[in-house]
Amino acid sequence: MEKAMYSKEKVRIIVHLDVDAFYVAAERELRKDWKGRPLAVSQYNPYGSLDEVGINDPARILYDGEKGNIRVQQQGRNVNGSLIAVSYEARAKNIQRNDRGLVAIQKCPNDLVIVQVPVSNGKANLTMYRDASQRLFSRLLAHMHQAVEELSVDIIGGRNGTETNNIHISVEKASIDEVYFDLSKPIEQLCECLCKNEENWILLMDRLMRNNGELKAKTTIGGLESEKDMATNRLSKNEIRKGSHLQTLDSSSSSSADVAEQLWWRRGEGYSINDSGWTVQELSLAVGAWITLQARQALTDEFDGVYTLAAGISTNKTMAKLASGLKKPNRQTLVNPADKHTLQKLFHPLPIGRLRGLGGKFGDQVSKILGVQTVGELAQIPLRTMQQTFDEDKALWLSEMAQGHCCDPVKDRTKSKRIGAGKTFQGHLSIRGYDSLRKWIGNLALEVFGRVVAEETRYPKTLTCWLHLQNVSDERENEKGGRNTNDGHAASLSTSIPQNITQSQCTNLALKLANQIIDRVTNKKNEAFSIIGMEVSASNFVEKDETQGTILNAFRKQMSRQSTDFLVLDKTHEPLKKKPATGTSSYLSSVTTKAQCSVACTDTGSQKKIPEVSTVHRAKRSHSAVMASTTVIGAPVDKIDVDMKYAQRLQELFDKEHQALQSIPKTKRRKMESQQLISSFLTKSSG
Ligand code: DCP
Repeated sequence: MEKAMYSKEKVRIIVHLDVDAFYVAAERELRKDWKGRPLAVSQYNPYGSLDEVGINDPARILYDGEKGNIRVQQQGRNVNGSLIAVSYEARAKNIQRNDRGLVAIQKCPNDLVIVQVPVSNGKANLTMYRDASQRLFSRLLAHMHQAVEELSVDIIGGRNGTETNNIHISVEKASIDEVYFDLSKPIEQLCECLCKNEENWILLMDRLMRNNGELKAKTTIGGLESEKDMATNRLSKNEIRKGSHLQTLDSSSSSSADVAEQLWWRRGEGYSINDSGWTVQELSLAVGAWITLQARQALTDEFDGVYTLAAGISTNKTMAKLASGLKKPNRQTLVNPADKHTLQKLFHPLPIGRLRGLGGKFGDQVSKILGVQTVGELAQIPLRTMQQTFDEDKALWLSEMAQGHCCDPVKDRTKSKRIGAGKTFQGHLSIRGYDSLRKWIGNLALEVFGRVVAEETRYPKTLTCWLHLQNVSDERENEKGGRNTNDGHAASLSTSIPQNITQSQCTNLALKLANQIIDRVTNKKNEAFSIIGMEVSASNFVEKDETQGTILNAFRKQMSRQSTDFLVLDKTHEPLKKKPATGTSSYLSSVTTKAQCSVACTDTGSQKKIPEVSTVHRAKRSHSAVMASTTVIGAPVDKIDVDMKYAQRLQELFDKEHQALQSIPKTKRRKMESQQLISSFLTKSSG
């Protein structure tokens, strides 16, 4: 008998997954016999030999307790480097991130393995970890799809089957070892279908409770934990970062499971969702937990147990991330922000630094200004008080966050937002001369360039250089902007880059930015400088599209198509008298207004106020004005001599203008009218 039992309530189900001790796991993928042993990955020794150390080079193994060999200073490598990743077996022996190798060996002399990151170009080579990350996340998505499919086919079969395999699951890579999934759509469809009749409902409940209650045993319900389990909730962000012995490999707790059994899971006995004790949100979260468990287990099995993941299942990104960090490693936590008990027992006692966006300086500031330590105390502060202290957006965000709300979407992105290569130069290694600066900027730019050209489908529009300078007086720092650190001044500058940038252009631009930073910080007085950290990065990625990247490319593409509906930029600079034929106008906006958009929006840093799209529309609307100023004429290709030289010149001017804009301070650029920037460009281009 079909009943309309399911109310179509919109529910978001967001999952955050974090690979446990990621670099350690990637090392174990290479050396399966290290599974189960205390293992740590150490930074390379910047004071020793900077010779190439490949992934499979045995010299990477600095210490193996079973063999008792310590390679102190062997071949210039140093076992006493700082540890950047520590396995949970090593954490149980009190070894923590940032411990020195020799300290770690003292804590666990007989069993520990310390392996050093690979080195190339005089710096850490993280390729093996990046590749592992890419591989893992694409498999994880496949397993998520498979789990959704299994629920739909296994339970609903051919009867009320839904085409779940066509359902899109949004996935956002958050860092090298963290990822968000938005399971809202597949779960909405599944739940709607599964709850349509009693038979499906019983099958679903059976499925969730099957395998001796595996899902119950392997999922912590946030707020229904034992006192012992709650101890990890009280750890500060810093303690979590370093890794704590309270995070144990066996984090299941029977007392927690008993409470959760009584209060959460034992509700599936009614014949339908309407006469069981479940709300639609709770049921959706339980289904999300089931899908997540299947996907995590499948991934771990596929890689022979090398990779395990912690997961958080909730209704938004903030709560999902918080949840995944509660019970590490290899465990998942479900947090229902709609449950008052969860808010009181779990959420409110947390230190505010555990919330996404409040773990750093801003969190410290909030804590100090508002006099709050915990999320519960923050939740007591009226919005009006927050508005008196912080700007409107921040105050609203804080107030929402304190209630466990966040509407930040899972952005469909499986690649990193930026490609960066950086290096620190501590102590006597600091960079003090232009030759050395040139060499290192060259190395970093080379690495960034290599990784950018390997990208098949996207290219960056922005190149950034970041420098950390030492011995800069406080007075000067304050004048010049940037960020004061405990031991110096960190600042960055960015510039736009063309789609088909060459290696030497990339290096030159990075060097130019570095010089500009030094000039600003040292007041152009040719004063001595000392750099202790630098990074070159490419960001602001867009999909590759030959027609949209550059003026020149658009010309080439159009020519190769032998179009009869063609536009060229003409030396006469005559305004266009009549509107071009259909097709031409979109070409126009992709070429000319794209250029203007880049100048007006990207470089003014005003994306927020004038999004690219709206500028395109504006440009389209004021058709004649735009074309007059860009001196475009339209005509069939056979009647016009296509002037590639002119296109080239325009492109060069355009690129030059981009770079010139970078020398204008950002605050000033923001104030400049986009129209002013466009006309400046156009005046030069018509010269
Ligand atoms: N990493 C690094 N330097 C740091 C912090 C991290 O090189 N200062 C690298 C090593 C880590 C990886 O990034 O393995 C992921 O960092 P996480 O903070 O997620 O830590 P882990 O994955 O090692 O451990 P956990 O299980 O606590 O997440």
